[in-house]
Amino acid sequence: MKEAGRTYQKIDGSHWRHIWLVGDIHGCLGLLRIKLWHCRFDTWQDLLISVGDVIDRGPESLRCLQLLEQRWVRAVRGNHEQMAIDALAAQQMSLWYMNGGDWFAALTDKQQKQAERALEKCQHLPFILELNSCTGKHVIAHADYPDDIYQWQKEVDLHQVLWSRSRLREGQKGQGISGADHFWFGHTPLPHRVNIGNLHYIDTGAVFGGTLTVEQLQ
Ligand SMILES: [Mn+2]
Repeated sequence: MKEAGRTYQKIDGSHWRHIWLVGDIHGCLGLLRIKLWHCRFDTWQDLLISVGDVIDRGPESLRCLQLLEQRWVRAVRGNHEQMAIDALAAQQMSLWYMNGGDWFAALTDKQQKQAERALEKCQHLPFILELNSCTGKHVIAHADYPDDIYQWQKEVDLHQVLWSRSRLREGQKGQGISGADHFWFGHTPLPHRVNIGNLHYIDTGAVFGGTLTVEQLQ
């Protein structure tokens, strides 16, 4: 996998009042708005972190993509952002369109230009975020951290970071990961949040009629 951005990025939580982590948004901007209102989210003091997959399938992908440009939002890349980047780079749209990216084809020319500009910025999204907050050391990635021990800048398989579901398949037989207090993932729609040791899976299928999970990390 081509890696344009940096793989790892660190966030020092002391710069913000509250820090919230949101599951796979997939264009569901309305649900996000309601959640942020309930959290009394303040864009001047608080930070929102996304586990990736802000676009595709849902109703407002372009506006969710533009959220990533806000100074109060950070994100790791999801497989859907990667699919979009790869589709535009190769001008091979069919795989992305079949996987919920067809909203792009329905945009006006002007909106397509806006989406392309926003997706160019997605090339700088990290694969792995390390957040040091008052609740401990949190590692955030879209699907998995494919190693038993987390280490800053360790080389890991980036395809698995975006796509792997193997730990969830192993279920409670699986082990946690050492090297940080908590690990947070999205990617696999679940009826409710699942915890396996110190691993937390928070994609609760917002775009499939489920809920959008928002967790407070500080
Ligand atoms: Mn995904």
